[in-house]
Amino acid sequence: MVKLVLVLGDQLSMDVHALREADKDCHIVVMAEVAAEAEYVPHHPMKIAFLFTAMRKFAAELREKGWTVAYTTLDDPANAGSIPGELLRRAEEFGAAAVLATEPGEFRLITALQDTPLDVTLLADDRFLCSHQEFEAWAEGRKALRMEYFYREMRRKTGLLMEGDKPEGGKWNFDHENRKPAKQDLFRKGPPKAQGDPVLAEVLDLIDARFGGNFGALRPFPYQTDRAGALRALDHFITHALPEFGAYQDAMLQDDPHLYHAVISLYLNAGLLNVLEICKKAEAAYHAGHAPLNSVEGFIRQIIGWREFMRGIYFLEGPDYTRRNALNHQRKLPSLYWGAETRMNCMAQAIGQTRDLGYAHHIQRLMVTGNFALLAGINPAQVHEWYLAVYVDAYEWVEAPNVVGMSQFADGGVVGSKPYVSSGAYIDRMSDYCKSCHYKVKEKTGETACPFNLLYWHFLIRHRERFEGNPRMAQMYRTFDRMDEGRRKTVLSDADAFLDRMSKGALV
Ligand code: FAD
Ligand code: DLZ
Ligand code: SF4
Repeated sequence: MVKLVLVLGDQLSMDVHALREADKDCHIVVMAEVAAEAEYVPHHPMKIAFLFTAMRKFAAELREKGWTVAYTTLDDPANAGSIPGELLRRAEEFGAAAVLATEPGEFRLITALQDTPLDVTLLADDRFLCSHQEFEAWAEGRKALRMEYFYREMRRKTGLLMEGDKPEGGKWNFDHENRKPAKQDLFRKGPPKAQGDPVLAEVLDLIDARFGGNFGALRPFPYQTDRAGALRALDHFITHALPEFGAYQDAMLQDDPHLYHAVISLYLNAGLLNVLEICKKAEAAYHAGHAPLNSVEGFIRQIIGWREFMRGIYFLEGPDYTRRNALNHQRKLPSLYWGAETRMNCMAQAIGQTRDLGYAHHIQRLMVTGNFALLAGINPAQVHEWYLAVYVDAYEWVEAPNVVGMSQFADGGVVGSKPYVSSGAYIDRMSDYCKSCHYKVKEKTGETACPFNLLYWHFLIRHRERFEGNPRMAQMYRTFDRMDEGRRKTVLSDADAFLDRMSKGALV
């Protein structure tokens, strides 16, 4: 009896669980480009182009390895428009009733698969180090879930950077050596350039025609679209950027979107790279004396610590997580997030490169666009949808805990113990953005005061009751209270005026 095996667009690994369990002789692989996935948020055109090209190439590799693949392109007139629809259509076509699938990374799609009238077996996605059960067991009985302790478990489990049961170098975390601002350097190597090919060319034309109106550029298309290319990008990073990764991890520079970042999340999340091969290459670079411990430890922590921790939180917290709004923020996402002109240079830079590349690095996402949305009281569900749409690496399991939890504090403190908010001083310290900004980062009130300065106090005062008792925030309230009364009033009324102008669509 013929059976189907489903491979989703972000499951492009030869050893993904469902393929491991399937049998070439009786399973038909189903892959489908479908409107439902391409349109549930207005994805960046590069994100759809990357996935469709990678899917088509992966299907070709599967065929070369002897699999029968039923692949549906977006423009196929028979396309049923959704993953369950395509499964039903293929089941009828091949006389199959059973489907083997690897658990999707989003509750929406998990439910949709469970609701199909077919006999669907969902297998755990074991491309991750930590299973749902392991995370639940780790979380059980803890008052607060903190990434740092989870990360140590993952170091022990993998043996990465361990000397017996002790961490390499005597410490788990070398972040105090990191966080340096960077200088412009014309010779810094960015990620390797994409090579054009006929599959990519055909997909780019399709995406241009169907999604050309979405926010985001499509050409020049900068990304790799198969495993060989993803491995090239990884090796390029290890050779050229990993040694400086730690020191400049939090730095931001005008017109330098990548600095020393890896730009591999899109490949890793889609299945073209795997967690352990990445971390082992980084670890080997440390042992070979090519990269220092602060960089390698910091990099490995992002992958086996933050990434796995975020996935654990998403599945632990459940399907309502994306609707949380602990701070009751209701302001509409301003049009500047979709590319409308802004005088805030940091926002223009972060959003401009997001438009051009579908990429911004962590600190831009957290301390520029995320920080601004939080300070301005934007509705977190709208912020979540924006991040899910505009980044080429965005899937709900990783995006939602980063946005709803880490960045917007909308989960009330599940991911972080305090909100990530800062005034303009932080952005000024970590970037060169403020030098060419319309606003003055040193000004605290008035028409040209940096909006981050005004909104910072506005946020703290709006949420005084909730945060004043937090020992890590008490100092900020004392600073505010020491200002003279007139100044306190002016800061808050200037902030109100700014928010009002922004909400009315004025240029801010
Ligand atoms: P590098 O800085 O070089 O880091 C190396 C790798 O570590 C990344 O490729 C990524 O796999 C992993 N990593 C680092 N930080 C995190 C993190 N906080 N959570 C999960 N993985 C991490 N990452 C996504 O993959 N998809 C998202 O949709 C996403 N949305 C985010 C939204 C916000 C508001 C914030 C603050 C962070 C978000 N991140 C997301 C995490 C992080 O910003 C990206 O993983 C990173 O910028 C990807 O670029 P890179 O490969 O150059 O990463
Ligand atoms: C993101 C995405 C897009 C844009 N299109 C498809 C698609 O056409 N077919 C497919 O199988 N997967 C696609 N994906 C990835 C899914 O949305 C992803 O599997 C879920 O969000 C779970 O992570
Ligand atoms: Fe951003 Fe303020 Fe600096 Fe302008 S002055 S770049 S708005 S932090």
